[in-house]
Amino acid sequence: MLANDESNATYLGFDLSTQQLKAIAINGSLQVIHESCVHFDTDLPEFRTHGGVNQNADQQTVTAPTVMWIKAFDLILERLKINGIDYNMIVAISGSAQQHGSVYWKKGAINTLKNLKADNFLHNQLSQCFSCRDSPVWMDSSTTKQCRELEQWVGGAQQLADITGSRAYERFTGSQIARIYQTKPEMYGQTERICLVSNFCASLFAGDYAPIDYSDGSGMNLLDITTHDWSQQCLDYCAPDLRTKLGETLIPTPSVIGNISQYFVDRYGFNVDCKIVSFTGDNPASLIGMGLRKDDVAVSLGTSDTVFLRLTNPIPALDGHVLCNPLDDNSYMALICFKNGSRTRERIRNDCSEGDWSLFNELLESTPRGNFGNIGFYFDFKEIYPVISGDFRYNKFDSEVQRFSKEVEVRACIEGQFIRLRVHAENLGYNIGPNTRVLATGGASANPAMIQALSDVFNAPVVLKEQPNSAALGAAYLAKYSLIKNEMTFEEMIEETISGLVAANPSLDAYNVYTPLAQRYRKQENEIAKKANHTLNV
Ligand code: XUL
Repeated sequence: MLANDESNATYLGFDLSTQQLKAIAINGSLQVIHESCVHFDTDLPEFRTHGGVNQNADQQTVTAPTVMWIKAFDLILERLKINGIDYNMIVAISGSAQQHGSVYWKKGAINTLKNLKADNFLHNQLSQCFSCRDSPVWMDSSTTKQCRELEQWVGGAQQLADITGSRAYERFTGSQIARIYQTKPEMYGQTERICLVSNFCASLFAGDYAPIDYSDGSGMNLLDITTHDWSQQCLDYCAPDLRTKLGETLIPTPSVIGNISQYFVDRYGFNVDCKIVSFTGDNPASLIGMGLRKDDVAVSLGTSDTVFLRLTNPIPALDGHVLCNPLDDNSYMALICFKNGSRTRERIRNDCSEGDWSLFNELLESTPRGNFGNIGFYFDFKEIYPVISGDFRYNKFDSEVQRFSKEVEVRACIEGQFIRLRVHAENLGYNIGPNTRVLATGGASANPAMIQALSDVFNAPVVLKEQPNSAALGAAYLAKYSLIKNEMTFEEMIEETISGLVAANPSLDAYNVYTPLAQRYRKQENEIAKKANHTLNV
């Protein structure tokens, strides 16, 4: 019996991330009822990965063994069963996977995929099905040559961003495929299908090649984000016959691909009517898992500082990514990522407040909003934008200075980091409005003084969202939403489930202080970018 009865219906979401495979099962009320996990390094040591990946000596080529991911599915399905999951009650399965990575199926692999034998593990049956044994992943940075060639091919970096939502990035799949074609043409020739990690996982469950979804597809530098079709111009640069190898059809993210493969019915007792829903990238899945509403901005303050937001009229730029919105084909999401997050905050804390966060907060609170007009840029690691490292400090006359007092330094670091999130969100077309809420996650979101500064910089309330498994949860929500999307909106579906605590409200003068400061920040950032030899055209 399939669980048509809502009270028993179960939805399963996977997240195949860099270091682990996670599974979350939810009931019809979106409550988590089962969780399980496989860590690649420790649970599958025979693949000898470090942090889930293998790096070559020059550290630029970063891959993961494709079969390791398959074996992780064999293992997690056993673990979920031991945890007591009833596979017969699963109505739909979806998933999330690290964006940009790619999988290369060998000619003839489809026959094996369609005829899996229930008495054997997946990894034993599929181990010989890949023309490229190791999948390039998002940490790979070996494709600089292909990136510059692709940009040139379409007329420049901004032109590529206008078509695909992003300038060329080393980790994006188009340049990865181009490198394989250029350096190993025979391997490319032996490939019948190229998948992203997301639709590779969906293919395992569907027992057939699953299409790429719009949202994950927009992290490839190959998809035209306006038409939702492949950009023939971009495909032509990368490799011949690529449209066929990627699959002609792209699908909206909340789509049912088909029923589960007979293999899972026979081996694990899944119901024959269980639906396989499109899998997507981890960033779109996190947007779903955090329950991002139309006007919300999600800010994750961790090792890197990242912003997600939804956009109706995006302005693709050279400093962030515009992806198709996983919940709405007519709108977009932006993803902006900066490398210098918590490690830089910790450095300033060590320099200015003897490594003590409470003293750091006292210093922060002892200076006024706007920091007497002083602005600071702190880049411990070479930043994604501007591509530079070092510290840059400006006084209220926009003159560069060598140092600030300790309390000014602390505020300059925090305000500078938060203003850049706002400025770059605005560069991509986001407008702060009366309904804006900032959803904050990550380590620094626990610091009340920082959260107050975040609220002031965005002139919006900050809501705390501690959701460590937002991608896997987002996948489970996606499984359910895809089945009911004609009956209700996503917002209606999650209404009562996703709440959060308002942790800070903006001060009365926040708008007047930070609107001009953000303008000055933008100008000075462009000056710094000139030093690094590139500027944004904003
Ligand atoms: C985003 C990116 C990473 C991966 C992590 O563009 O490369 O966030 O998605 O899995």
